[in-house]
Amino acid sequence: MKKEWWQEKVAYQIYPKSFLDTKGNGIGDLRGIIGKLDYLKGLGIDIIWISPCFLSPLADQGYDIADYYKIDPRFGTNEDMDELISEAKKRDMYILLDLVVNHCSDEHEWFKKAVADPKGHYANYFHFEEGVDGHAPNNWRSYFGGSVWEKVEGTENTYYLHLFHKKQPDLNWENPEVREEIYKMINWWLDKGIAGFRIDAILNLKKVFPLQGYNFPADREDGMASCRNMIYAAKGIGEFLGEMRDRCFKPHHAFTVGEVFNETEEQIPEFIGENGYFSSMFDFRAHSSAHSEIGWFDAETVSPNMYRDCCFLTQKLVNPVGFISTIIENHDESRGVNFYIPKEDLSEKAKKFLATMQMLQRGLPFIYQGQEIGMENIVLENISTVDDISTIDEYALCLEEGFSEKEALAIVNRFTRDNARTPMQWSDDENAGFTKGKPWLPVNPNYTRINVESQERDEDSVLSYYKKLCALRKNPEYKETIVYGDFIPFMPEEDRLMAFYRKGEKTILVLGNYRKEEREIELPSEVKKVILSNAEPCLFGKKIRLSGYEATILEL
Ligand code: TEU
Repeated sequence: MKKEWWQEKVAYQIYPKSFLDTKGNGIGDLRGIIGKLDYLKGLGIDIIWISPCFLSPLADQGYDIADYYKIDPRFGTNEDMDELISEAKKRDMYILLDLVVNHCSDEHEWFKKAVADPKGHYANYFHFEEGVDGHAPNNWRSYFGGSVWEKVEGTENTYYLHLFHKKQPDLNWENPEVREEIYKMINWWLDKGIAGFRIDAILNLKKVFPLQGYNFPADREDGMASCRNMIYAAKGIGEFLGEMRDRCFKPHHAFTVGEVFNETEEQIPEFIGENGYFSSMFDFRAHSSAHSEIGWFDAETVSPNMYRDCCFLTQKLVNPVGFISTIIENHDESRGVNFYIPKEDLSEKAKKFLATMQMLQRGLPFIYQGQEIGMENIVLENISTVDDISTIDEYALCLEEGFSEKEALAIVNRFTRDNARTPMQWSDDENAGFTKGKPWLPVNPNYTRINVESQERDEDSVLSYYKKLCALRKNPEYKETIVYGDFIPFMPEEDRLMAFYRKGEKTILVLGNYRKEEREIELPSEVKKVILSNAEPCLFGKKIRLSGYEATILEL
């Protein structure tokens, strides 16, 4: 496999609205990011993905873009972005922006022009369809609930397609003019010196035709199922993705990471193999295994064995052909420590355990803001404080299903995307040091206990442990093995043990005791060195006694 500049790096996702507010409007901004570049550098970060910060009504918190060329004034100015790019460069850091091109905002000028003249030129930038027998063109349900169709204002029977919210009309990728516009925009940003993109909701680009009357069987029409079914049914997305790669990413040597869900085994080489459409893609397997076809309220959380098996399967499928990007959480998920560690076991040690499991797999690790200090889910007090359209939809769905308001709140609390979007906890000052104004989302009250400032002072903190993991990845002695070495499961059938070798120039064994009870493990050979541990490893002879949630990295 070809080596690439980005493989040895560590990446970090910033959700700008919740990162750091320097203006006092309760919303994070680009100057806040500039001010924290040294903090990130100190953590060991090289690549920073910034979730959308472009002009937007923020109906989906920026994933609804009204002008791809303009920074939203709430986040700053285009000059701030230029400065961010150049300040990052000075520190040998790389900026990734978020490429949201399945849809734009209904406040984008293309859509405004389309609606003004539904038979005109710009209507073909979107999917405008006539209704069938007085109904919407088909029965699909959007990712966020309700029909994917919304009537075009002022028309009798014309609808536009939105796989996400009605304020996010889908762009018509079949129209070459749309593609040209998008490539122009991508190249404009790449020419400014960004290193690449995280690519949003990308598999949705290709639709099945004809859209009219393409109904899914009624028993599969709930929840997200229809949009997913559409992805499976649509053929030929490769033409778009290949064109975009050749016209934009390749000439710029850009790094791209695709938001790809539920890929088939055959698609992996196509997506991220040599000459794949993307440089890498996220590993959502563990997260997706908790999904339910009919909505989050029905979903199971992920058990320790499930988490391990999902990671191991991805490693097995991806490593021969490409380089995965590992995550335990992002802005759409609940916090990884709440999702992958049973509630009764949550502790700093367990958080470090999970960090080790992610960072030692083969792949490019993405740390989501706050993950490095072990930020946790928030307890929702009231649905009125929620600012996530998908949660609001799920809540309504729960009420429709007959749950009480209290039950519905508890149900959506498990998965609400706001869990990950509460403001970054910088210190134990008011509002966790995130803003001097009123934060747009409530700060998690645990900020007095969990915050950057106190953890920076504590050598044993979760933050200090993340720093060690990042440093280990760059340590000349182990880098080759940790970045490029083979991934080989160790005792994969053992209940609640997550253990694997990394084999390259060296042989490393990563042992994770995924439970509270201690256990003894027979080691395959002599231990040369304990490289890192979240505990005091107890080695005797060719055995090790692992304490609860111990994660120990050994050189054999
Ligand atoms: O998410 C795409 C996506 O498939 C989501 O519906 C995901 O399954 C869901 O959010 C899980 O709760 C991307 C972005 O990451 C998300 O924030 C946006 O809302 C969405 O695209 C639309 O742009």
